[in-house]
Amino acid sequence: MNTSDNIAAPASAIGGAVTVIRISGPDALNIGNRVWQGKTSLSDSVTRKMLLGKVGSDPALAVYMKNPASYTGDDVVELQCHGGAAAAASAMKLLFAAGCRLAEPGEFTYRAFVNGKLDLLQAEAVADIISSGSQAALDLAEKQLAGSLSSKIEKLWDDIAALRAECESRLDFPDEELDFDNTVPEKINACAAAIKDLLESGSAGSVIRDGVRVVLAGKPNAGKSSLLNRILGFDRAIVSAIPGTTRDTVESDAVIRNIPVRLTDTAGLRESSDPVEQLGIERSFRSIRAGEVTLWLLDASCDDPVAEAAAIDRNAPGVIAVWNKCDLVPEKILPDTGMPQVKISAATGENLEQLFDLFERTVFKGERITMPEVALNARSAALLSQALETMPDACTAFDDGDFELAAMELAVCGKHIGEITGKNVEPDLLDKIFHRFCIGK
Ligand SMILES: Nc1nc2c(ncn2[C@@H]2O[C@H](COP(=O)(O)OP(=O)(O)OP(=O)(O)O)[C@@H](O)[C@H]2O)c(=O)[nH]1
Ligand SMILES: [Mg+2]
Repeated sequence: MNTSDNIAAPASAIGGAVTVIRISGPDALNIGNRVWQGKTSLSDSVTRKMLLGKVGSDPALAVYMKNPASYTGDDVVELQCHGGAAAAASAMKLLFAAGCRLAEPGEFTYRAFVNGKLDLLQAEAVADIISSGSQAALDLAEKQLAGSLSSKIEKLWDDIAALRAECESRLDFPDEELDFDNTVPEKINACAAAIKDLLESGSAGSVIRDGVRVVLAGKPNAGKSSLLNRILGFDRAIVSAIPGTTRDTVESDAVIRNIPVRLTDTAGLRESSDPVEQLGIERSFRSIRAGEVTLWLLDASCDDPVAEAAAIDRNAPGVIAVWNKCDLVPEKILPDTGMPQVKISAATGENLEQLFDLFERTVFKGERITMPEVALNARSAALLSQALETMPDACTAFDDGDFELAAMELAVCGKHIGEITGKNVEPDLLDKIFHRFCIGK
């Protein structure tokens, strides 16, 4: 992406009451003044001051932010025009005539990155904030934007650079009686432990950020749709006493214990000669395979609970056996399914919190239920894992007195770590990252 020309795009969603149009580039001030006219023109003396004027014949507010104190680090002018597609289009037309081109998706944030306003982790957090599906996800993304993860990665990078320098100094001055640091292997191990810790808490964080696909499965009439509606708090799916009510999969988003979830209610599993029901059941199996947690509904009031439990597909991902309709048989002793299990009533909501406890434990693999501090995306997690792989070899090489090899391993390690914040990164990858953004960000 070219970073030296002038770009513009609506920064707010079209359709709201006000459209914010952002202009960024070396000539943003002149372009702003060409398109917007007010009593006082935009200039260095009115930075960050909202001025009333007009864009074309329409009233519009304008604000000038002088570089480097702007979102992109370039000169930026933002116009607030009437909402609606027509007003935005006519303002954009004037801007194109005044010398701007339309910004590509994520291009403002890309410029912020190039101008050193944000590192790559913070830029990714900008996209995460927009797509946050829960308050916890938003909190995590905001922490990341504020630099919570960047500072941990920077510290690692500095520590590894220092260790590498320590190895190299032994190469440069092999015969000198220098005060060498003999704790290098311990320090490498400490870095490895820090990486492992980040990977672990970061994967819990990514659950919060990316959400979890939860599938409601089981025999017809077990109460899958009733549970879906109960979790959502409204009647999303049809519930009836006729087995085989749900045909197509029904998807809905919810938040359980601060974890964004995509719930999929499925057609009840049974042998069926009805071709439409068969198609629905095929979809159920596909959904189960694509999910991360399976709430396997079992009818506690049925005549043969052992057979009911035997029908659970134990290979389904993250199975929780959910004995439903316990309101009908409160005293009944139910068989152990061998899976995490809970007794509930979708009809009354009884024991839903216990189900959510189990869900949380399944999602966080039974370990940490406290809110994670950071969330790692796949890119950062892969780079951290690659960095971690170099550390045992670096340690062994150091112990063997092969300081050259140790330094080399640590250099590779540092390269991976540096890539996380974007210290060293391929342009293709940057394109990929920033194209995830919407236009105007
Ligand atoms: N007493 C009681 N009835 C329930 C409970 N959950 C569901 N039901 C009833 O069981 C019947 C079937 O419920 P659904 O939620 O439609 O069951 P389903 O698993 O979605 O069924 P299919 O869509 O046919 O696969 C309905 O009459 C519900 O009212 C419960 O916890 N207690
Ligand atoms: Mg149903």
